[in-house]
Order: sequence, then C-alpha cells, then structure tokens
Amino acid sequence: MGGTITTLIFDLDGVIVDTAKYHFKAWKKLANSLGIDFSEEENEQLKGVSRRGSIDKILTWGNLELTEERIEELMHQKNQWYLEYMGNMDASEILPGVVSILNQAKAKKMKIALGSASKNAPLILDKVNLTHYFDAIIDGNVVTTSKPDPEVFVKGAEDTQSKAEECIVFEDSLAGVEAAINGKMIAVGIGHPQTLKQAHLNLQGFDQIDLEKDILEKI
Ligand code: B16
Ligand code: MG
Repeated sequence: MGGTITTLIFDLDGVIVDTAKYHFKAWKKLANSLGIDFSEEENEQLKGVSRRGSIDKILTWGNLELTEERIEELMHQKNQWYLEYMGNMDASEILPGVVSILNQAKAKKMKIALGSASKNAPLILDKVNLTHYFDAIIDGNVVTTSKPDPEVFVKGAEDTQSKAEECIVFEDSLAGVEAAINGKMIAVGIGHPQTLKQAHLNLQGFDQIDLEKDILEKI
C-alpha cells in the first residue's frame, strides 16, 4: 500500500487486553438468565459491538421483545457482572507484545490513539497502567454510532491531527475491521485470519512483532 504511516489506532478489548473473555462470561450469564442459549459463535458477533447493540442482538436471537426500562436494567446488570469479573485486573493482563509495540511507536514518534466501543475503556486503561501512552482516547462514551461505522476511528484520526490514509487500525473484531476499512484506513486483524480475512494484514498478536519489519514494511 505504501504511504507514510503516522498514527496507530488500537482497539481495546481483545487487542490490548483480554477483556473479551469477561464480556463473554457476562453476556452468557445474562442470556441464560433469560432462557436464551449463548455460544462462542454468537459471542463473536458481539465483539466490537456496543452494549446496546449487543443486547438488541441477544433479544432478537431469543425472540424476546422487552420494554425500554427492562432493557436498561439488563444492560446495567450485564455491566455489573462484567465489572465484577474484571475487578482484579492489572498490568499482568496486557496481551503479549503490546507494551513493546507501544514503545516502538513512541520511539518512532508516531501518534497513538484508542478506538474502542467500550464505555469502560478509560477505567481499563487505568487499571493496566497504559493511559499515558495515548495521545487520544475515543471510546463508547464519545461516539454516537457503533462499529462498523468508522466514527470511532475517524475521531481518533481527527484528535491526533492525522489523515485517514496515515492511520493503521488494530482490531480483533469483524465489525471493527469493517469500520477501519469504511474509514479508508489500513486494517490489521488481530486473531483468527479466517474470521478477519477482510483485513489488509493479519497478525496472531503482537508477541515478538517488530513494528517496522512485520507491519510497516508489509502494508
Ligand atoms: P462496554 P472494543 C467492545 O470493546 C467489546 O468488544 C464489546 O464486546 C463490548 O460490548 C463493547 O466494547 C461495549 O463495552 O459494555 O464496556 O461499554 O473491542 O471496541 O474495545
Ligand atoms: Mg475488540
């Protein structure tokens, strides 16, 4: 693809920390409490999707129509369980190679942004002590549309004074990879290459990854 890359935009859940497993546990508990089955495959469709978008999907799968008030209660309940599960989280839960990639980007004077659908993103970054790396934090509290809409990444580019074509987005979700592509950015899929086959480049994770050789020279 070529061009100069100035900015790296990271998704949070499943890219920087493995909170995806806590989201899964909390959604499963909620779905099961409503008599709705919830498997890993269904969970895959919720990755990167907002809290509201996720409950809407679960209720559709279960053929349930509930009042707005009840939906609010359920979202609150899910978040309480989620916060409980990730309550003891600390820097040991940062995924392998993440700190190294952030340091490599800093050494190259690149800008670093967060582009997460999660309203809990600032809390999580704080818990794992990574907040200071980020020039911009765009999360579920500041966006109005969900991935695959590119808003979260477009705002990340704006807040770091970057053009879309100068940005690489790292994403573990289908919706997120689509959002990056919709925003005309370079998408690097983190995780299963088959699930994220639309991405420009796929990586298993950041372990042993050299930013220059394994990413910048390959896109
Ligand atoms: P919250 P990401 C997303 O974060 C998660 O992938 C998704 O599973 C979750 O439902 C969403 O955040 C909202 O999270 O309930 O904490 O606001 O992957 O975009 O960093
Ligand atoms: Mg994610």
